[in-house]
Amino acid sequence: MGKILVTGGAGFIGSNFVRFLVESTDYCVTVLDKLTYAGNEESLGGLPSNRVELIRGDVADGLLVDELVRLHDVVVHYAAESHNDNSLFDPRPFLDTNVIGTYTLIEACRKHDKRFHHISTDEVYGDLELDDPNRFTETTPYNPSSPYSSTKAASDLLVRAWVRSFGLRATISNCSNNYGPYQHVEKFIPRQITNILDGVRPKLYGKGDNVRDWIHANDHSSAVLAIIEQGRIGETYLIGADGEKNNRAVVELILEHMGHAHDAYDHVVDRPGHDLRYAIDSSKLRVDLGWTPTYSNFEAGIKNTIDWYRENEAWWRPQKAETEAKYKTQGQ
Ligand code: NAD
Ligand code: TDX
Repeated sequence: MGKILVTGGAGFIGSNFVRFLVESTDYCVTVLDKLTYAGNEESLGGLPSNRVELIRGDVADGLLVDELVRLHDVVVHYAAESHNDNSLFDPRPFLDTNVIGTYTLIEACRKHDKRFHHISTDEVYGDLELDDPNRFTETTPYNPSSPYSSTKAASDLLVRAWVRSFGLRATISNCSNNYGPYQHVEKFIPRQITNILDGVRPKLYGKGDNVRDWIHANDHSSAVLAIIEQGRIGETYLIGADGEKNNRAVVELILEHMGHAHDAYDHVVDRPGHDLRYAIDSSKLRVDLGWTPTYSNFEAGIKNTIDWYRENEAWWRPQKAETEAKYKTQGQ
């Protein structure tokens, strides 16, 4: 039975991964999380205390990280400042956590010779034209657009350099847009669901033509587990589930499932530098590691996600007013 350190495990994807580990493996999990505005202890609620321990702390805290890494077999690094819009207004925390935090973790893993898996994003590749027949692959050149994605690109490159220069036992995965339970209400899908629950019309940036390649958070988790257990050291794997949809179509689907007219939304000011389209070719992961997504029906996944937000208002309500107040100052 191994011991896994999961950074950012009180956030959206990290907490879904911890639940997935508890349900489908024997690993004992320590979560290292700063509990920023995006972290929530309640996202780990109900998990057995003999399997999961939460430690509040910063991934950029060298002494704490060194001690925790020493005590674990594997480190899976989800912790990040994750929201593009925030990075456009205050980039500094993105550098501190995404770049210095990753550096701190890989230095500790190098010192103690621990297996490291780095969670990253397809946004490091920039964006595609709507009619581009190509999708992102592991060899697509890096071309990030936002402060967020440039700090994630920087962190990926640090990991690659530590593998090559120091023999760090690391893998990297770059995943497309996740949806599912426990996602902060600042993000697109939960923001629109909770707006509708509050009697507020959904808000589309610009025309809403932008395409995202949606994957359920549980499919992301199963892919990460496959990489930890079977991935080749030094390799990068792209994770995606062939879920391309434009933002307008997603809002229309949510409105329809919540009993509203499909056009009952507003257009608001666009995001500066807004990436047009992301699309992942995940053939390498599927062929080399035999991974396949199980949540292939996006409509059913969205319906479950709507139900989750309906039933878990106590989880999201405390963040809602502050999040919307911030968007208001941005004209969004
Ligand atoms: P999130 O914002 O919901 O969660 C981030 C978590 O990290 C929070 O619990 C927060 O408290 C914690 N954290 C932030 N700074 C920290 C620090 N300095 N030290 C320790 N903990 C800290 O983010 P998410 O959407 O769950 O994303 C998780 C990871 O997955 C990120 O690395 C992100 O780049 C990547 N990713 C996200 C998506 C997506 O669609 N959300 C897609 C691909 C990749
Ligand atoms: O109110 C909104 N209206 C809207 O039209 C919001 C919040 C977003 N949008 C658009 C912007 C994007 O085109 O929806 C799309 C998705 O937006 P976000 O949820 O902010 O996600 P995105 O910027 O695509 O980035 C996400 O996926 C990749 C995660 O936040 C990143 O952490 C991950 O790396």
